[in-house]
Amino acid sequence: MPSPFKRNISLTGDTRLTIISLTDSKEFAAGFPGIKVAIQHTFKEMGALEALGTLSKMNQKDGFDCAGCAWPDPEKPSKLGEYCENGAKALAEEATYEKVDADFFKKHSVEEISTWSDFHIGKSGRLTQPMILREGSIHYEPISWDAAFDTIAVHLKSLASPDEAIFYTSGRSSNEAAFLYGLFVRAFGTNNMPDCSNMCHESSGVALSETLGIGKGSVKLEDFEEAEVIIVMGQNPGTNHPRMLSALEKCKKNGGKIISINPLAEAGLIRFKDPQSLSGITKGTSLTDIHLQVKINEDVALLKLLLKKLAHLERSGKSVFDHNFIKTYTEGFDQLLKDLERYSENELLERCGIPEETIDEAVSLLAEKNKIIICWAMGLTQHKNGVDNIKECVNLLLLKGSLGKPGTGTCPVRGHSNVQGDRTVGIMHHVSKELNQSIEKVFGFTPPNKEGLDTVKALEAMHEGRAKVFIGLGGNFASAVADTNYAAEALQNCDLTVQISTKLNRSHLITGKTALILPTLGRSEKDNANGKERFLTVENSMGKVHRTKGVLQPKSEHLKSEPEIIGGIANAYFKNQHPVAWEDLGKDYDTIREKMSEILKGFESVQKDSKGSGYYLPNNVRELDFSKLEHGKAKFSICKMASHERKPNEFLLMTIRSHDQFNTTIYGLNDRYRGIQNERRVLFMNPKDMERFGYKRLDIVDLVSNYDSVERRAQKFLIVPYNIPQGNLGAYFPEANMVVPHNHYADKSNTPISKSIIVHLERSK
Ligand SMILES: Nc1nc2c(c(=O)[nH]1)N[C@H]1C(S)=C(S)[C@@H](COP(=O)(O)OP(=O)(O)OC[C@H]3O[C@@H](n4cnc5c(=O)[nH]c(N)nc54)[C@H](O)[C@@H]3O)O[C@H]1N2
Ligand SMILES: Nc1nc2c(c(=O)[nH]1)N[C@H]1C(S)=C(S)[C@@H](COP(=O)(O)OP(=O)(O)OC[C@H]3O[C@@H](n4cnc5c(=O)[nH]c(N)nc54)[C@H](O)[C@@H]3O)O[C@H]1N2
Ligand SMILES: [Mo]
Repeated sequence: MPSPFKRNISLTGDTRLTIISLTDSKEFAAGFPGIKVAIQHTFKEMGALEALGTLSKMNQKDGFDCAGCAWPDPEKPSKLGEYCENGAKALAEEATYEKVDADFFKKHSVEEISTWSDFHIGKSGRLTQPMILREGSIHYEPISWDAAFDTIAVHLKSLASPDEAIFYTSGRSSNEAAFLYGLFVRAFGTNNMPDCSNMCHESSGVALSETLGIGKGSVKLEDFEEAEVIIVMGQNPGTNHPRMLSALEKCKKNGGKIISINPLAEAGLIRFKDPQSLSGITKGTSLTDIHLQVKINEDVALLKLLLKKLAHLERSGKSVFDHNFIKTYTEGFDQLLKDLERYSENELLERCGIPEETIDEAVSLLAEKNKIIICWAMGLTQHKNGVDNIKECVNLLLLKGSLGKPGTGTCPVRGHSNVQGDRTVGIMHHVSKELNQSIEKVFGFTPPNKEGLDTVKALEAMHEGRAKVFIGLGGNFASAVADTNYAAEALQNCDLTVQISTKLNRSHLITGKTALILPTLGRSEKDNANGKERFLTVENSMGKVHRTKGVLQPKSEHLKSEPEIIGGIANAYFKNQHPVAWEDLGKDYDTIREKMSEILKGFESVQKDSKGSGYYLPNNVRELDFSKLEHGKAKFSICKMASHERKPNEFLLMTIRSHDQFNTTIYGLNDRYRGIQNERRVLFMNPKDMERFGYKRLDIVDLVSNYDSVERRAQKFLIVPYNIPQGNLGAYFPEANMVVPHNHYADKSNTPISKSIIVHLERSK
């Protein structure tokens, strides 16, 4: 029997090292270099005139929402433009003149393209027409939209059970697209809806739901102006949420203090020069007052130490805790204090690796102030004990009564620009009885009530042959998930993989036997039907739903909007044999919004938001209403410390983002604030560790992890001496995903341990 056809696909692409140049890491973020880079990127990809006109519409009421991060827009946007350097790069990436069309795929096979670097693949341009990679072929060929939809329908119908299909979502989709997608997947009969947030803020969602009764943050933008202390933990806003720096600057100007908790002294947290105000010309504002340089994944130890010291002050007669608040709104206070007694201050101090004087400074500040906000991102969520990291933050806020009043609250800073909205409108693998009942009432079909698969479980199911069809609404599943080799085997095991995408990425190359590319409109593009302009909505990091309307001409006449594509797939599958008129619904966003408002609490109908200024969704923490939780109280939690058994030659590795990337999209090869030019395969290492192991600057090593006796290797990284705690290492995602084990993830949230992987180093051969 002939062996089955297998494409020869490279998982890493070109890994040749370039001529790297290193400078000192920077002490401030943005300022004029930020403007310069924004202009360079947009002018190069889309031309000067179009770039300036489009940037001025970004994050404005009559324009489109930036496809970068989910940071909210101020009520009065700046006239100079309400965007940042990295928002401009996100726009340039989407609005590029370059095109990936049928000729491109005729010229380049998937085998060839896979040997290019991710940077090179991304720069190929925008996808312009539906394409199919047929079984046994290595070239994509054009296919009509109808034939593409029929191909999907045939595969879905051939499955033994709807649970053999996986429907992934990345957080760029609009509320309307995500709602329709979730509806179709349930109508099809499964809850297999893994989402990028499973790898992102799932730990926040779990921790906040269990302690406070809502899986989202409670702060609003204006709270930043009133806060007395803002703690920024496990987050690099200078790169990943640059517009947050303006909010932190306002807090400083009003006399607030900032504590940053991070193994690295990230540039954006030290000093900020707002490129869009006068301070950008002068020396800028210094942001961090106290930097607690915690070792990787020792945040629970650090927080316990802070809590213990605060409790000590309280016992000595100082009024530190808000007892009124604790009595009225919480439960578990006594147990928490009792548990803290189990730990010795010395042990905690040693674990977090921070000088005691610096910790005491933070304790004095926290003891005195009551209006506290804690912001966090992936540095807390992507660990085995990610959920406990966040619960320990909630403990601090509850002790201080720092919730539900101006200048206080929880602030999980979300990643993708609409990842929060996608979840709100129904993308989830869990079953919600309430949602299912509403869907049944409004749409007349019964959604499935069997728990679905999240990202890690979906990967396993495909690997084991229990799932055979993969559909991705955006994203780059192959590169974003843990364990690149395992992920590739899983996807290549599928009969059909479908990607609804704007740009070419590795998930179009690491495919099932048959693969489809369905090209879609980007956020910045006009979405017209019958000569009428349509708009979509998104939800920002602070729970406000607002409109987004593109301004640019679509890159190709063959593109369809995401809701139209979903409507098309559903229509081909159901062939009018279903209570929902899928094709019509996919075209009619007003009706989708009407249906959303019937099904989801807090979603005003279009009419109520006629001016398009947006509205906040309900948030029980803002109202201090914990009635949905047991006994109607917010919960203190007993959190476990991290545990990492390491051999003497092993390190803890965190996989982080450079300043020139958006997740798996590589904008460029620099990481300006950290002083890296022209290379991504770098490994940040403490100079004392380098000396201990006999390494010199720019020595080339492989990262090797060994979980459950499986060796995983990421090849060829250049060692860069850096101010990082001893025993810790940093490298960029997605290059380092090769060493992240697929079967090690956070308790309860299943988020891969991308920020604390045990590795050792071997000199590259
Ligand atoms: N330009 C740009 N913007 C983005 C993105 C992008 O890639 N590029 N990605 C978007 C997405 S999806 C997300 S989720 C966010 C990500 O935003 P971030 O979470 O800021 O991104 P990371 O680079 O993963 O950075 C994590 C930070 O946590 C620190 N850290 C790592 N381990 C620990 C730890 O154990 N304890 C503490 N206290 N800190 C730790 C690292 O030093 C780093 O500063 O940004 C969003 N915005
Ligand atoms: N090791 C490690 N792994 C990680 C992380 C980490 O810190 N370390 N971070 C994790 C996190 S926080 C996240 S959120 C995930 C990200 O995982 P994903 O969301 O899956 O990945 P992205 O790189 O954001 O996806 C980029 C692709 O989305 C498509 N796209 C862009 N805009 C649109 C649009 O408007 N519509 C559609 N349909 N497609 C569009 C483009 O084709 C682009 O190539 O990765 C996770 N993986
Ligand atoms: Mo994310």
